[in-house]
Amino acid sequence: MFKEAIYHRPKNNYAYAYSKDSLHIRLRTKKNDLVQVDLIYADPYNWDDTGWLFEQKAMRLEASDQLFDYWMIDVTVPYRRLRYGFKLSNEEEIIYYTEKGFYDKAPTDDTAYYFCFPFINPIDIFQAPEWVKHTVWYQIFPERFANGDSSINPINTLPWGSTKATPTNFFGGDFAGILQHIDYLVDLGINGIYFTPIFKAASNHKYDTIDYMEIDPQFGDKDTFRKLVNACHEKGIKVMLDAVFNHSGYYFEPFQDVLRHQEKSAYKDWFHIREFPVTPGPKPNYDTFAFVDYMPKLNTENPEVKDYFLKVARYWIEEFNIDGWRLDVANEVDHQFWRDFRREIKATNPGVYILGEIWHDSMPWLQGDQFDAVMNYPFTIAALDYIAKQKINAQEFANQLTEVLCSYPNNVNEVTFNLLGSHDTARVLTVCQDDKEKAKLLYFLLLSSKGTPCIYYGEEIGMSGENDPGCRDCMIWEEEKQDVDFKAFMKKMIHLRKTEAAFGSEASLEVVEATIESNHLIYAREHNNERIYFMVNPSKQPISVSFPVRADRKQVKDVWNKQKIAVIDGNVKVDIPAVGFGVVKVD
Ligand code: ARE
Repeated sequence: MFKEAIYHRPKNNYAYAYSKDSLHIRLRTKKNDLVQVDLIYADPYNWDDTGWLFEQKAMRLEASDQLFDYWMIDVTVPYRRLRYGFKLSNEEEIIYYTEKGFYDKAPTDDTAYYFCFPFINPIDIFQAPEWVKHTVWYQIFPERFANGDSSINPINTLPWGSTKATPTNFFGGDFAGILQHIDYLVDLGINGIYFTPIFKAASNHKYDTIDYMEIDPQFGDKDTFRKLVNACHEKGIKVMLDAVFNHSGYYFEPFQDVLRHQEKSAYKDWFHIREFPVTPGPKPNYDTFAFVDYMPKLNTENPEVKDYFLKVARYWIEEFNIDGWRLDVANEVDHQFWRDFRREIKATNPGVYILGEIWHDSMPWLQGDQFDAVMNYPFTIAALDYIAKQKINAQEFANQLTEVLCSYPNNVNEVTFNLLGSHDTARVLTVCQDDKEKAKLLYFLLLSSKGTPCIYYGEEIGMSGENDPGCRDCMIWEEEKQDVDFKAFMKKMIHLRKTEAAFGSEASLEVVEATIESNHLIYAREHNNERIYFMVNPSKQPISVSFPVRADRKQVKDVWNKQKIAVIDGNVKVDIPAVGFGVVKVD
């Protein structure tokens, strides 16, 4: 038995309260090393004169990645406290794994040997708003979605779509334009919008905030914004804004005051200034976002700064009833600020979704005391590498997907923000070298994955574009220029996402087959006893796949229509087109 690979450490993704009386416990072992893992467990105080009275229950093999098997069990804990260890079996031996190490026999003289989940206190349970699990998001870059009111165009506004986006040009996108297209979003099946920043700022992207309490005049005013939020809510669409609290813009009044009064400024401790006099670019003597001198980093540890931004965050919820905050450069702001932020926001409205922009492993922010989710860029990169770039094969993709999912508690995975692209990445069709079938395959993956999916504006009609600023061209509204076939595909896929339980956030996800040769992937998802098999074939060759179906399953349904499906001797056989997918429901 390869003990070096055996790992468990309570809390985080290895032991967590899924609900007030249910614990999920996960163990990592070397891939294919063990044939069985049993949890041995009991209430820490459950003793008699023979010693600690523990029970034993087999764990299930949850998933495997390149190196490891992950074993999982959901334990009902009547007294909400638990001591536990693991009984490990392979062909040669049986050993016991506890917090104090490995033993030939399960120690019973003291529970001190064992891992401990001391008590499930409800307030510690990771709790994200339930509605997020049923949301299909659409990301809007307000300057580029629609120009509905030319009277508020900024200076030098260009005719809509007349040229390519640049880091500095303007096309006059505004709230009136968005209001005129709410029904377009409803028709698509969207029920959540993520807006990039809308507060007063100098740039076309508005990440260089001048005034956090004012709407940028090029988008409209507070009344128009209120109308927009109300119109969205009337149509069942949630609204999430972008909080840029890691840094301000150069013309943010407190920073301007520092430039005017230097060390005498009342705001000198609102920023991270290394020396006075403060000198902006090209080598600013203060901390910034990246090396961008017009984005001075805010000192969020300063109580004045914290009070100010918690007030800002509360204001847009209390006054405009927004439903979520996406937190810009979230990983570079201190944890204490985010703990206080969560407390404030959830006290104002517990139904608000708190989404951090973090591109890497984010367990420290997902303990239940800070964010509800992060933007799942590891999924984005793996999916694009598999389908669009052919950098990894089906098995490697399945391994990376498993690695991400097993890095977090399942209640975190259920609300993770899945995306294939954003205003910070190239558009999907461009990454697919304009291969629409590959793009469809990626959206099939996105919309059938665990977590809440987000579609970047224009993706649904086949827009292309390189990374920033190429991905920020004006939305195309002339129907003759839209890819209506792609849009019909997206509408149908979004509809399945919202109506089929096994497509949804809470459904389990099990990799059934991930091959190297034909490079196809089959995964099964199940929820409320509804099970769907998803098949992905990125290769240029059509393939036939087959998988066994449990005897208690009677019906095999073609969820997409016109698929070639046969049931032969308890196996389902599906013909998958080149660069195509299959989706079969078994009742
Ligand atoms: C401008 C230029 C860019 C240039 C950049 C840096 O347009 O071409 O690369 O300056 O000098 C906003 C605007 C951008 C603007 C930027 C700076 O939208 O157009 O870029 O301000 O003026 C990392 C951070 C992540 C950050 C990205 C951009 O971790 O938080 O970089 N994303 C947020 C927003 C952006 C926004 C800002 C931050 C600043 O979403 O839109 O930019 O408020 C890897 C790394 C990631 C890295 C990612 C992208 O995957 O793992 O950490 O993200 O690449 O670079």
